[in-house]
Amino acid sequence: MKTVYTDKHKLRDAKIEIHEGGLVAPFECPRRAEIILERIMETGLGEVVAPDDFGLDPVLAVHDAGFVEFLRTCADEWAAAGFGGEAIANCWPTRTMNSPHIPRFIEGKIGYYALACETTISVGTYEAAVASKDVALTATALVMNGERAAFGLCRPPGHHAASDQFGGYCFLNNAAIAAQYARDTGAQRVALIDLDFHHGNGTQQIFYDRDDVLFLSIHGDPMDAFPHFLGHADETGTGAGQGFNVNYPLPPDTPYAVWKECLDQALARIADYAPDLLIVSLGLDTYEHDPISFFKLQSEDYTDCGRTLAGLGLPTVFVLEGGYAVEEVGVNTVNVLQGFDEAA
Ligand code: OKP
Ligand code: ZN
Repeated sequence: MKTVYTDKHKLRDAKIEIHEGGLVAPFECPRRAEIILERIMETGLGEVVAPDDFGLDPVLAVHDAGFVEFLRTCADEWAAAGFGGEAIANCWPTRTMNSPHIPRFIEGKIGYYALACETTISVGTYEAAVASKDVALTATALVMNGERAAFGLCRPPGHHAASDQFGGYCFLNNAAIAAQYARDTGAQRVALIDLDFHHGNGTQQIFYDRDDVLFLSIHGDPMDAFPHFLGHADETGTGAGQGFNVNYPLPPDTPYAVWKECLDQALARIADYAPDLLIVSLGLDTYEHDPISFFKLQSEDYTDCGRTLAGLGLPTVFVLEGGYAVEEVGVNTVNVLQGFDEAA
């Protein structure tokens, strides 16, 4: 299959992340994308193409305009306030401070738009996030125009980004933007399965009250893992969306055999839904040696996962999310895509 890639991802190159009581180099780093691209070249997976510019309309179809403007201006406003380093939230409108007013000053504004504090907004972050959504949209357009499948090598990732919140290394929700774009260009129903180790809280939130996008996610139980406050099995959708949100939270040390049972259940639900398009939020942090996650998938399991996904027989867009065992992320990613191509 074709891969969509641009080196503009390198504009997202933050220097710090808050992790386990200290500052560390961010797990979500430019090298991840380079290693995946190298593995694609080395295996001859398929052509690598540059993204087209889709502008902001597809972004504003799922994200709040004030939020997008905040992302665009945040790093500059931070510097203009006289603050050094990278923009980072240190205060939030928490459960007891729920007012509709959005602070004017950047220190409050970033807290309003943040859902976690590990992720900074560095110079270039917005431009990289914009390029990343164009990667997802270009891959989606390829499939809407007849390709069996395509891979959007997105960086930064997107699935934690909600309609008006960033965090968990995510700024714009690439998969959600892609799903909405598919709806707006002829797909009646879209299924979006999130295979990243972490629950796709942003994607869930964006489509929670809708039945035209079915969202399913297999992830570390939020009782034990980030994003901690969403991703429970009892979150099944609301209004028209009731029954169109499906979560499979799993405990520490889950092996592939157990994970695969959830995948099979999820694929049965997708087949029943009969969508025009499948979007896969492809995270590789389910890997046994991932530094921040707790599942036990092995490299060869990713090939089986790809084959299994192909069995649905649906036009399929893969969008990269997480995966932080940097040396192995190329092999694991391409194993999914090769497994899919073999079985497609
Ligand atoms: C982004 B994506 C681990 C803390 C993790 C943030 C994780 C963001 C994951 N102790 N904090 O879903 O891969
Ligand atoms: Zn993740």
